[in-house]
Amino acid sequence: MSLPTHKPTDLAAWEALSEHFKSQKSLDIQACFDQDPTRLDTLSTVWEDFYVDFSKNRWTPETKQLLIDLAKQAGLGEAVDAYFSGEKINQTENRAVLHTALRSLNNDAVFVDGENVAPGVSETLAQMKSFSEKVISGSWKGHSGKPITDIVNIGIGGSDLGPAMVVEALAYYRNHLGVHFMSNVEGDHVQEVLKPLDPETTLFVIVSKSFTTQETLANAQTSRKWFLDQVGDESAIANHFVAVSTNLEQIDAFGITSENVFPMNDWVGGRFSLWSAVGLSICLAVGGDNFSALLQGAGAADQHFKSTPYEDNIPVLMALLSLWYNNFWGAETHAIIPYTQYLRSLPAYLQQGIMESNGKGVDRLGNAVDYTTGNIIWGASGTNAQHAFFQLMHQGTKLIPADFIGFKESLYGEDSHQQKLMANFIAQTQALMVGKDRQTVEQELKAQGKSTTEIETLAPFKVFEGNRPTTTLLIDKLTPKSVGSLVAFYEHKIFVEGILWNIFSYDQWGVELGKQLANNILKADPEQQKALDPSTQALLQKTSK
Ligand code: G6Q
Repeated sequence: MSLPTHKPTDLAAWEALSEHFKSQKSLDIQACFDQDPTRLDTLSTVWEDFYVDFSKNRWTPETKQLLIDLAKQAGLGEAVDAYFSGEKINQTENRAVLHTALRSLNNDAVFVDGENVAPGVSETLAQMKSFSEKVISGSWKGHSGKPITDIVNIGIGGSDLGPAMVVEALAYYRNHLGVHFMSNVEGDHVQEVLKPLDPETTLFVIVSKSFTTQETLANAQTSRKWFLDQVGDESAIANHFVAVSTNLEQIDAFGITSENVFPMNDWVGGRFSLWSAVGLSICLAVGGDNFSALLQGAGAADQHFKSTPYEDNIPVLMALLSLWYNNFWGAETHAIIPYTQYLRSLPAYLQQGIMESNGKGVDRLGNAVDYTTGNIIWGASGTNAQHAFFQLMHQGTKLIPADFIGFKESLYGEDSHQQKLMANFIAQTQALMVGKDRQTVEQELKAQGKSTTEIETLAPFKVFEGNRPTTTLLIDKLTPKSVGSLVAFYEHKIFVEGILWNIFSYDQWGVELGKQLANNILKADPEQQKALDPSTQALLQKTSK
């Protein structure tokens, strides 16, 4: 069975939404609360330690129902079954999409090409935990007998962003190991990562699903040379280099022995792979139990997504709202604002997850779409962001739906700071919705003793039109489990969006052309260069040595 291939705009519910939208263009979120005393209840949901408030959005219970109809008509139910059961829904790469099998709460059997993948998942997880345990306890020694103090994750894209984001997110739960991330092919970055490290106590984790990625191979070779230049003994590589990959041959050629290889599978996409052996640096940073808790949080979110009616289904509602803003309100971007420094890299992580997955202009039948897809994702942590780009969110001309993510409890019990943080967290979504009208501005200026002329001059600049939409995700506490659930919710949001837009979310052909041309540029001889466009030729001349 393949995924449904409806054209969303042909569905009856799309037609109904288009009609409905005509009456919603002047919707005032604040007024909706007065008109419908049940609004908060209908448009918010509680699941485990998550409270998700969708009520400060430009929609009504009727909109929600129409969007749910759209999901049903689009065949979301059968698509979810295909997703979880290991069907090859990544059709353009002929692969299953089974990151959910990596965190299955009961280690349920899932079959790919007739083979149950669950035993292999448990085996790799056990290997990761046992290895991490040895490194953390110091029983794994460097070549000179010293315990490991620092880990370097060498990888890029999906082999970097997820582990880096989660290691930062779980800083509170970390052990003594220093964990560093080397991703960019820029040599200066490589040298900056290596600079403080001691080769005798450093462990390199080379993460590359394909083991053919230019950046990762170059960085791994430079790190290997740096290591050997100081240590001088090739046999020492066994104590200091491990690899995560599907490509065992290439790893062998690099000199890493088979017992130091952590396998991954082609049914896990790079940007969804932090739950696999790609998460080894997370497991090293926080230990096996915390890594398991991360998986359990994601597994619980998977269950919620699979079994909760759409009315209360957090990722489904997130995706439906996203479509509503994209395709009806014309919003082009979506801001992610976590009110914690721990999650400061979540926007960058979700940029890849969402934009690489759903930045597609061709539908599942191979036709160019005539409706918008994808979202430009951006954001930063609050309250910092308030002092940076919130001006545009409050008074700019763009419609920017935003997710506000906050935690009720501070990890260090800093109550006075926490109260201030939460006050800002709550006040911002309130301010974005209620705004400030001209009359209030004038009264305030008058109370400040301003003259009538001054009030006339200043007032327009101090008005906030409000009605700016936000979704609040309030979570009890930042734990490995809650971070796992949060990330899994966004993963499923991506899936639902892709189904509704009738696009393939799990390939990324759009990143290939640049790679191909970079290789051509590296190889190009002067004669071939003459065939290039003048701008590219000039840049080549200016950068060649
Ligand atoms: C993610 C992409 C991409 C990938 C990197 C690294 O979904 O596929 O970001 O993760 O290109 O690839 P390797 O792990 O194969 O080096």
